[in-house]
Amino acid sequence: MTRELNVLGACPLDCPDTCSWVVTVRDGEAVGLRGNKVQPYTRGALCVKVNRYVEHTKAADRILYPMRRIGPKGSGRFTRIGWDEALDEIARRLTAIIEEFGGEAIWPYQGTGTLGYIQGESGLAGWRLWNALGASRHDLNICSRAGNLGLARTNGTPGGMDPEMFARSRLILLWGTNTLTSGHHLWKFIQDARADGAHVVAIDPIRTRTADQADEHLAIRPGTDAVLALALVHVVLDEGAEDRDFIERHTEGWEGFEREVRKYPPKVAAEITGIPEKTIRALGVRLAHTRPTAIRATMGVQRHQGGGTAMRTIACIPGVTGDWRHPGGGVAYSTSAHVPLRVDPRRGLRPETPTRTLTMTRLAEGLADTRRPVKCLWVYAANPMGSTSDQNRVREGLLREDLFTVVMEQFPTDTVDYADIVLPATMQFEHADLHAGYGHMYLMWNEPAVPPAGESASTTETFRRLARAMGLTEPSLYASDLEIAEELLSADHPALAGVTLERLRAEGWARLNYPNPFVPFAGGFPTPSRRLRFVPEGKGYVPPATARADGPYKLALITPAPHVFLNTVFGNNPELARRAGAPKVLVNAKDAADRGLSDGQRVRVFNGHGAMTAELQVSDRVAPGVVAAPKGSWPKLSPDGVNVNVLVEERDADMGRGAVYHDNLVEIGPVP
Ligand SMILES: Nc1nc2c(c(=O)[nH]1)N[C@H]1C(S)=C(S)[C@@H](COP(=O)(O)OP(=O)(O)OC[C@H]3O[C@@H](n4cnc5c(=O)[nH]c(N)nc54)[C@H](O)[C@@H]3O)O[C@H]1N2
Ligand SMILES: Nc1nc2c(c(=O)[nH]1)N[C@H]1C(S)=C(S)[C@@H](COP(=O)(O)OP(=O)(O)OC[C@H]3O[C@@H](n4cnc5c(=O)[nH]c(N)nc54)[C@H](O)[C@@H]3O)O[C@H]1N2
Ligand code: SF4
Ligand SMILES: [Mo]
Repeated sequence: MTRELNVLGACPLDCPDTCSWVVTVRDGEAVGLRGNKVQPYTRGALCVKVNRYVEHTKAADRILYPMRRIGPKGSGRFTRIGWDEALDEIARRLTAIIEEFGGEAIWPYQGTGTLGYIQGESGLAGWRLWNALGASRHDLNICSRAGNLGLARTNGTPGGMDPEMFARSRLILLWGTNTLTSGHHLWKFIQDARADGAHVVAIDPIRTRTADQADEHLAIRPGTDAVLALALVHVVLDEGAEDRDFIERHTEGWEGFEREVRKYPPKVAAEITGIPEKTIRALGVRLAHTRPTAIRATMGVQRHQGGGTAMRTIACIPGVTGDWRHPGGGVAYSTSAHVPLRVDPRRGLRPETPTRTLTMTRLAEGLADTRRPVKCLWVYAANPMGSTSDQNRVREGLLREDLFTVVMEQFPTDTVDYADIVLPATMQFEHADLHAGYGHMYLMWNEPAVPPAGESASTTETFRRLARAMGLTEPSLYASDLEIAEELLSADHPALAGVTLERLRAEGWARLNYPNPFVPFAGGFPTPSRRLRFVPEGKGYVPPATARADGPYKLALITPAPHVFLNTVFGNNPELARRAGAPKVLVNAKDAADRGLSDGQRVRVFNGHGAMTAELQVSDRVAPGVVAAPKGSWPKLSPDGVNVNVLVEERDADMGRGAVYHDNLVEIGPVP
């Protein structure tokens, strides 16, 4: 007799939606996956990528055993070893490195492969061990840091609207965000608003599939969003539509900000942003007279030299219009700051070894440091060879013979090819985890549905084994997954009232216990003065690096989220890779003609950092001067062994050393 059961879980991937899902298990094997219909935000739909997750867990290239390198670094040649052998070797190497160079020579390079609070980055999985060893800290700033800091400067927190409130908005600005690709569940709420007459505007240098569906598309020049924000406020003031009462009672710094705004009338902004003056004015008038207005501004805005400032300036808009008064008004970037789980990496485990912080966006630089060298790079839930800037220099770093590299992985990524030891990692069906969405207000529980594949181990289990191998006795290193879950939920915060592990395990999800409708700043802003802080005069706009196209490279490159991969996850799925096709670069007809290039031609895209070949797609989806090629493909599956990050410079945004993935100049020519 076959036994079939349904197990509740959640998508672990770095996507704002964190879907609630149901795994069908037959005779101990996962045979089906569907979205959980009763979860109010994700309502049963998954996405084109995760619809293939069952087959992905069983893929022929899944890593199932620990392995040791036998070929040269980068060759990807390994031999199978046992866990004991792997752990013995790791313990020996780590102990020797710590003795000779100190714990700071270990770089625990954690990524966003899973956002879990137990197994992944949100809960700083693994950090109890790293802190016990005195390892370098790791600043996981790759994704959203510049925007977080920009928003926090204005509002005191990066947290903002509950995205569900978009259903109540009358004007929706989709600003540097590709909703239908990078977190599509918000679209339902946008459609609800539209049914009530809301107007939807996409502000994006690319006419994306989201822009296609919007009522209006503003093809802004990359990195100039702050100027558009200032000009829109300018029109609001021209209309006399600013909310004086809100400004007086809930904000500070108005006078300086007003002077800044006055520098950017629509005519000036049109020159800088490339958007026609009358379009800016028309949107400003609409903004002036439409309450509530919701702004969904996400990562696209902030992957620029001035990205933090851009978010900071955009966040000033609802301070002028008073939109924060209304459900359905304000800015939505991420909801993470509303999640009050108690994350405890036991920072104080080695108080005698103050240690340094290494920065995720600066991997190449960190690996090149000879003064305070990194001797062990420990990669988990990350694929820096595919995801990090300046791929050629990252590769050089990973080739260092004196670098001991350990990679915990599910699949043989480009990064794995450079490992000395590979440890097999479980996938989401095979371990327990607690999640929160960064685009909604729910907690989610992921119950293990099937046993670990092969000899794979979860993050927590791997670090428990490692602690034992290193002879450590600190009890918190051995906490079980359920103990960690209980600890996370033990924060004494009203939003967790009534949210218990029992309930989560039984129901799969629970809404954080905030008032619904959620109006985040009804009681004031979380700044010292309780007021929104307008941008001071002279601080409203930091131009992008691409504004200075006076060198040999003239085209501004954008590298956005691909529709069929999730960062580099699924890059090796045959069907999704087939749909993505060979690497492509979108180019306007004028730029193609200026260079004598034609549609479908194989071209070389290059700058001072590297080059990749791609198929040229002549398209009116990008304006002259702008080109686009998505992130996410696996370098080694491309004809020339690189992906678009070979063109991205390792350079800091204005806040938090955020990456500048959409702010690089390139040239395009024929393949020699
Ligand atoms: N399918 C899919 N979904 C994903 C991901 C994925 O790889 N694939 N990645 C996930 C992750 S890790 C993240 S962080 C998010 C990222 O997803 P998003 O937050 O959507 O960020 P991006 O795709 O980087 O950029 C969004 C849009 O901003 C535009 N953009 C670029 N520069 C500018 C600019 O200067 N101004 C304006 N106004 N727009 C600009 C880009 O053209 C792009 O269409 O999505 C998550 N979801
Ligand atoms: N050009 C360009 N590059 C970008 C971006 C861009 O916009 N443009 N966006 C950036 C952004 S937003 C992000 S967030 C980063 C992401 O960069 P990374 O954090 O490096 O994430 P991924 O490339 O998705 O690689 C994650 C890896 O983790 C593995 N994994 C998944 N789950 C687990 C697990 O439970 N345990 C272990 N051990 N491994 C697991 C997956 O197999 C995958 O290989 O990429 C950045 N890279
Ligand atoms: S990637 Fe996003 S949309 Fe797709 S299943 Fe996961 S959470 Fe849902
Ligand atoms: Mo991200």
